[in-house]
Parts: sequence; C-alpha cells; structure tokens
Amino acid sequence: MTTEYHDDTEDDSSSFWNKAPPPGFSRFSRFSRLSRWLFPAVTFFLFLVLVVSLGVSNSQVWNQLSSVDETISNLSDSVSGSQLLTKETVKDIQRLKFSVENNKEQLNSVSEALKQLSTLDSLHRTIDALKCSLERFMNNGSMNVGCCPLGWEPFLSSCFLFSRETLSWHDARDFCNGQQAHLAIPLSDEDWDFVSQHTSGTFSWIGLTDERTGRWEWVNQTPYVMNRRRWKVGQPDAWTNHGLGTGDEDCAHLHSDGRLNDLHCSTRLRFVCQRHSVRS
Ligand SMILES: [Ca+2]
Repeated sequence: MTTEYHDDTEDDSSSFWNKAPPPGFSRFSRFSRLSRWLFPAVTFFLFLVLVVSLGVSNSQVWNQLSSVDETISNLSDSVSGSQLLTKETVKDIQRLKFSVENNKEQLNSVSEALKQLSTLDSLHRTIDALKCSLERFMNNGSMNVGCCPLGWEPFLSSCFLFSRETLSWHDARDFCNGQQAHLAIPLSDEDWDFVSQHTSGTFSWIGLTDERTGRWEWVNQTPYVMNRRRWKVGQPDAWTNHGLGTGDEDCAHLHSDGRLNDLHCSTRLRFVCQRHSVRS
C-alpha cells in the first residue's frame, strides 16, 4: 500500500496568503508602496534642484569673473596707455627744453649783434663829430653851421638831402625817417629860399599834407599857417580827375618855380629830407 504523501502546506499557505487582510492593512500597503517611490523621487528632485542651483550660481560667478577679467584687461590697457603717454610727454619736455636752449643761444646772438650795432652807431656819431671838428679846424673856426652826413647840405642848424631818385610822398616820408630825419619843414624864409633854390627846375615833395585831418599840416603834425604867396595861383585845388585812384590831392610839393602845388600822394617825385646838424 502506497501512502501518498500530500503536503498541504500549499493549501495552508494559500489559505494563509489568501485570507482577507485585516482592516487598515490595504492603506498601509499603499502607503508603503508610495513611500518606496516618494523618497527617491523627493531625493532626486532635491538633487535636481541642487544641480540647477549650482549651475545658476556657477553661471553668475562665471559672469562676474568674466566682468572682473574684462575690467583688469581694461585697466591694464589704461596703464599701458598712460605709460606710453608719459614717455611721449617726457620726449615733448626734452624737445621743449632743447628748443628753449636753442632760442636762448639765438637770443644771446641777437643781443651781441645789437650791442655791436649800438657800438657802430656810437662810432658813427663819434666819426661825424671828429669830421665836424676837422672841418671847423680847417676853416679856422669860422664855421657857423653844423656838420652833416656825406651828401647832405648844411644850412644853419639843419642838414638837407635833395634826392635824385623819385618816390611817392609816403615812401619819401619813410625814407627820411630811416635817416633820422623828416621830409623838409621850411618854416623860416631863409629855409624856404635855401630849399627852393636847390629844387629849382624839379618837382620835389616836402613835409606838408592835409591827408590826416583835411587841414594842411606839417609832417610832424604841427599846424601849417596858410601863406597864399607860397602857392601857385589857384592852388591848392584838391583836384580829383587825376586818374590815380581814390582821393584828391592831399600832398604838397615844390613846383619847378619854387611855389607849392597839391598833388596826389602816390605820384613819384624827388623829395627833400631835413635833420639837425651835428655840432662839436
Ligand atoms: Ca593841385
């Protein structure tokens, strides 16, 4: 006889596992399953938040580092530029210093030249005085006039230069001024006769004009007293049809007969300079 062994454990187990769970066990089971997923999910979520936060933070730090790097770069460029500018400034100062030294030397040269000119002028005056003394000695001291530069005519206390070249009235005035003289101002009858005799047969400018104020005056701006007998008949007539530009006849000259006529100042004529003679 065979004894069949039946293990009824399965049935018991089945009965055990299949028996209805106690009240509340189902909720506990769902909670248990949920808690098994919830913790990793929360952990993952927190980890994700941490990664994102770190990423954002790193991005901000990176941007700040980039900004600092750019600032340092700009500062470096600025320092380099300043150093370059300082070098150029030093070069400019050196060039300026060299220029000042050079100008100083030139000024010293000009100063020396002026001293030499002053010495020459003094020497020239000394020679004129010696020449005057010599002429006075040769004339046994009978001279009652001063001495004049070569080519000038002495008369009383003046020297007169009667030019052969022709200039406008203004150029003649400037030439005379350059000779430490002025266009002739014959105030006395003696001066007038002396000058008119030397200019006879020519037209010659003298220092008389009405250009500045419309009234006739001497070239040194002292008033002129009108004397009609010194003028040609009908003069001065302030003629305007001269065809020599604007203005009438503002400058006076000695006519060939020694009388005055007004003429346009740009006309080129001979002229008479006058200066004080040298006495010793
Ligand atoms: Ca005239």
